[in-house]
Amino acid sequence: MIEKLNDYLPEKRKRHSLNVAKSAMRLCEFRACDRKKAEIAGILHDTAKYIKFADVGKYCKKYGIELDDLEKESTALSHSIVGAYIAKYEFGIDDEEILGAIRYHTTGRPNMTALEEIIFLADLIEEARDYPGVEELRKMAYSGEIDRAIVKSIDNTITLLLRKKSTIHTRTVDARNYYIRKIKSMEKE
Ligand code: DGI
Ligand code: FE
Ligand code: FE
Repeated sequence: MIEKLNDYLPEKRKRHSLNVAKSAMRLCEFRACDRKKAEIAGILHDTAKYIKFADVGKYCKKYGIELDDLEKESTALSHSIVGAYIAKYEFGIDDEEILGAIRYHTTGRPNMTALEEIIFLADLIEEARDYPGVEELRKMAYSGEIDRAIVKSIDNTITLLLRKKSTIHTRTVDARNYYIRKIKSMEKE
């Protein structure tokens, strides 16, 4: 699988993917998920990252992928969706949990599965990531505060998107609302 990844990703992105796999396996300590699945999802999560904008339509036709309007406009949003199909049809992955983790790794979604949560976070805290606030996020995540780390990550992403005058996918906002409410309701208990 790692060998085949060379056909899809340049060295640096391959390193990122292996780092995500490693971080995801570490995060398995805090959620009920399978370390092997976390490793595979990490390795494969960005396989569609280097598909050019002009070629996305071909993949959609070939694999019957339906993208919504915002996803169609941006490879930042479509690479995770398309990646799930590449994992399925080109790497032979049929595990729905792994495919979901790839599909939702960029935006997250409300009520993510354990594996989705872990891949979503691992993508943003793997060891080579370097941006303001990443250390705080790592501390939160690796101490088991998964829900709070998810909210913090989405806050960071939305802040960046606002600064760039980018669109914000509703799934990103829905995910944030869900996890904020989850944290609040757990505090009340
Ligand atoms: O593929 P990676 O660079 O490892 O990381 P990623 O898949 O988490 O994010 C890819 C890009 O997607 C990142 O620059 C931020 C952007 N992004 C995340 N959420 C949204 C988004 N872009 C838009 N337009 N809307 C979103 O909701
Ligand atoms: Fe990605
Ligand atoms: Fe990534």
